[in-house]
Amino acid sequence: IPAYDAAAIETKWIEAWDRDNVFAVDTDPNKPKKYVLEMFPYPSGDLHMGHARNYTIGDAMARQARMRGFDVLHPIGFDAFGLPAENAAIKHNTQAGAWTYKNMDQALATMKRMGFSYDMDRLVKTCSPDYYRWGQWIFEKMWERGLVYRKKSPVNWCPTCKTVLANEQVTEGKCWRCGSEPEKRDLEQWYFKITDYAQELLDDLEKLPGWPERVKQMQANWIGRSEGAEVDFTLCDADGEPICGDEGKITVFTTRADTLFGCTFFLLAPEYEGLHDLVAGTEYEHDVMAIVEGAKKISAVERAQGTLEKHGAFTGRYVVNPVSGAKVPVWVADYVVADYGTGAVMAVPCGDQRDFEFARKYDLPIVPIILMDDELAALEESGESIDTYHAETVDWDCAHAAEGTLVQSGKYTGMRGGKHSEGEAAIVADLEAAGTGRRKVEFRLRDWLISRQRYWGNPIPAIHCEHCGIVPVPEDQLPVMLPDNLDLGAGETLAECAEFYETTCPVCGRPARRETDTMDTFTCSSWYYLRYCDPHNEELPFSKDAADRWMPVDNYIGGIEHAILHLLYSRFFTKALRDMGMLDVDEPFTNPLCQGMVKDENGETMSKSKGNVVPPSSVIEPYGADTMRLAILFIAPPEKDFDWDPDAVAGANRFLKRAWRIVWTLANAADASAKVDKGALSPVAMKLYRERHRTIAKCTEDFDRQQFNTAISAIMELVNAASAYINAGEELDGALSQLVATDIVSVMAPICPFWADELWHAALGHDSYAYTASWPEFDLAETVEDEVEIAVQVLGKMRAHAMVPTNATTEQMQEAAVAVAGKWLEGKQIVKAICVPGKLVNLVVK
Ligand code: ANZ
Ligand code: ZN
Repeated sequence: IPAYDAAAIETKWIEAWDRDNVFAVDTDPNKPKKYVLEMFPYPSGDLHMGHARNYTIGDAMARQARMRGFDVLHPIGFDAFGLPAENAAIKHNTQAGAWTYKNMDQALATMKRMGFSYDMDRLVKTCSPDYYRWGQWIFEKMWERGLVYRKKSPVNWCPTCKTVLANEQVTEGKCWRCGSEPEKRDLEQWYFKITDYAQELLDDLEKLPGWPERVKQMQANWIGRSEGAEVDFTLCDADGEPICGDEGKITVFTTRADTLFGCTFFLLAPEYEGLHDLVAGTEYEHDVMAIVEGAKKISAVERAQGTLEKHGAFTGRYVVNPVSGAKVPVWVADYVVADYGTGAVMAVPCGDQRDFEFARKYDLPIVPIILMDDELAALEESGESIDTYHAETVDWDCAHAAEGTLVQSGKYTGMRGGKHSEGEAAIVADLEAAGTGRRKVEFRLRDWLISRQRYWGNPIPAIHCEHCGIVPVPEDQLPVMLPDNLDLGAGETLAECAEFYETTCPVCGRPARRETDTMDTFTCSSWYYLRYCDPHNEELPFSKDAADRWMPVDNYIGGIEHAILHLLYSRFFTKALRDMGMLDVDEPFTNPLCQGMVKDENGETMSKSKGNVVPPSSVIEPYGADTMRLAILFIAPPEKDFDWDPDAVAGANRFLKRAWRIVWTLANAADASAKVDKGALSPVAMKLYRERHRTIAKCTEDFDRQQFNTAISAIMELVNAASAYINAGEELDGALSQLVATDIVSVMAPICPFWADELWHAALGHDSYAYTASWPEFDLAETVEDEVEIAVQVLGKMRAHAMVPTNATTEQMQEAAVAVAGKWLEGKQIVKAICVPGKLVNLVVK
């Protein structure tokens, strides 16, 4: 038996796989398809443990699917545009492209070293013109369909990174990358109209039974559908005189119209259009504008959370409540955001915690208009009627947000109040009748701001012409190529690169200026899985045939950090492309799997700054890639975090060596031409035979459930059973040895492919690859033991034991019982036998 030399074996098979191009998709339309995908990496350097885990999980799935007879698509690529490349280029005084390509090469080498079964002919790099060209093409098709627009809007501008930050890139008021404080700036920005799909993006979550519940919940929360109503208030001065006729109407969005009688003040967002006009030249202007300035420093996301200290100022104006007729003061408040609802809020401090805190801080009235059930019971007990209930303020320390009974609410008093309540329905019906309100559904989801003022991204294919406006770059001129000679180190940007922006208008031919914004890199990752279906298409981003053949992605493996935006944007792209007739599916991913994190031995996240990173090479070099793969899959189920464990790695390596010897021993005794003859098997051999059926069944089921750790445990049991068989010292049965050696190699093949191919070839003598062999068959009936031991009772007393065939009839059981119960039956007559199949026989005698 040759020694297990991982380094030599792995080098050998990497070359062979390459030479025979084994992982090329073979596209057999008669086979069912399986699309296994791992989220493609950002090439920031070499792969880390998280990547290794991600791809090992996907690779085991892809390889096993192939063995089970699927036509498998298992591609890889790089999400290659993005800010880190620019930052690195500045730091190391190189080009962003050079840095990116170097990292991609390094990552590819590691992937190859790990034995991942990618069809490299389908490699996609988003920074390559033959990919981003089609990103531009899709952008233009979206534009044609009204899914692209420009809007001047306040953006978070990071003065250090010199770029606009998306709301989610501002954390705790700081730039997520550099930590400096962003400012607000007004810029014309490009947007994707993802909100057109808000309802469908929400509804279709129900079509995704294979998605983890928590991911669906995160998506639903992000989309944030709210049913409520718009209510019109009338703007007036301190005397109640309307301010500017009909235009003096201010509308709010509320989910709690039932609380209209509790509205004691009224709020506008600092960015509310027309706010300045309301206060210009008045004594209130100064304080109001101070709030407006202060709000620019905080991200809208955090303001809307309502957890920060609230700031506000009185505007000197009032509004009239359309239902109660009450006149209440208008304030500006920084916890009101401009881009939700109407940017104006009817404040109900008794029912809304944020309003409650604001009222306490600025000493505004809090009038109770809703009683919780216990308060109502107490009121009734005291003999007071809710019709005469009167209170001008409360002594609570927080708002009462729950459902209850309306009080001090005119004709609505006594009705149930709360979200979607009887009171809410009644008030909205009356508002609709009076024309002062209407039903409204709001979404939290905002349109997708895709403009980035960065160099290393996909150029937005538009041209600004003084005469013709903003026009798309004609399709036959795509792609707009990114220049490669920008001096980033000297701070040069696309907007300063005349060579890039100087162009002519495609409509009138006059000199014009090219758009210098690039697209958010999330646009690149929103459709790469479609390009993989048809990576060399030069006419289209992908053909409909190819997309219909492969989509949806059956298994999508990646980190939970992408559970919201990346999945949502990809779902949006899929739906938009579907509506353009480019493919048939509604949803891109049927079974996303969010893998857990790989932490260090002490349970800490690995990071360069902590110096606790375990690089994949530290395992591959001493032990080989197979040990690494086995350890990764064995330590924990894919969705769980795990702490890196060097002992588990050593243990995985020991197992590989042991199983290696056992397979060789069996293979040396094997007779490939014989069939297993059960009648000829000894009891130890029979035990192994049953064990192999059990293991294959368990393993198959565990692969389906993606629980590789328990599949590996089952394989270990089979190896133990084989070892027991060998150690029993009998002459090994040739057919059984062949069967079990093949089994062990086959079920290990998706996990430890080098090890498996070496044994497949050298020990078992095949010319083919284990990867293209078929997954072993099993028959659960074969796992059943032939005989069972049953208890024999006479008149309910335990007397003896007997062996019977597992599926013995009651007659057979009785016969066996009588045969062993001899002396307790002497001189007696059997009246009847009570049989419990597989367990016992009770002989009733007299
Ligand atoms: C009166 C009220 C009374 C409200 C009450 C709540 C409770 P969801 O459910 O998330 O959709 N709101 C509306 N527009 C806002 C904005 N631009 N900025 C901050 N807050 C805003 O939230 C809807 C509620 O959020 C609305 O219902 C409104 O306050 C507030 F007991 O109106 B409510
Ligand atoms: Zn023009």
